[in-house]
Amino acid sequence: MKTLLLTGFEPFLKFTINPTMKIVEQLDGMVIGNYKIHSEVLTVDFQSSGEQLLAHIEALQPDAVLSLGLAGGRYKMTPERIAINVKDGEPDNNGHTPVDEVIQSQGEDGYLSTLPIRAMVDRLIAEGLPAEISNTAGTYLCNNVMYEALHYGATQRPAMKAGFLHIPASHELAIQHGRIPSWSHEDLKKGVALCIEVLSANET
Ligand code: PCA
Repeated sequence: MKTLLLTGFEPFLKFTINPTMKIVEQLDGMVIGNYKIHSEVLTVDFQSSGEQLLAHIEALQPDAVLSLGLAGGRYKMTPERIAINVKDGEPDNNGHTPVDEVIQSQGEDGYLSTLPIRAMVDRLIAEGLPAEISNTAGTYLCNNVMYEALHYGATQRPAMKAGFLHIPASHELAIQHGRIPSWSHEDLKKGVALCIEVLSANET
């Protein structure tokens, strides 16, 4: 049995609920395909979320890392293609607002996801869930965490797969927030579970 580190994020900015939190809590301990899932929730903090993720990776020594983030406003499930070595954007939950900073001074400009993102999108669509590959994870915390996992993998644990899946808002969040497209929680959770199934199936 392999180990998957599955991460979500706490709420941030104007998003009072982060659906990734409930998804990772509900999938924690489950077995999907060949993977036993170990879940963690990360803070939305430019200074510490990368360290938190790397501490979980070092403690768990997972075979793969799938990080989830809310992309409020997106209509589809979107596995990310690339993480870039940039921190920039709106304030994090501690009010820190980096401008054009690098994440890792010795790191590459970008790292491509090492998850089977095309197969994930194909499977989601085959199961009736709208999906497409995203070519930018932005420069906020989601990109930051994806970059840190891939940089660590590239430099210290080449066999470890890593990548990021952005998901739309849940209905629960859309009711509180107002004007954003939303999915049922069950569909969001099903989509995440399908991506893990694809990851496992791609290795057997
Ligand atoms: N989404 C944000 C950060 C936390 C989250 O769930 C992002 O897309 O960067």
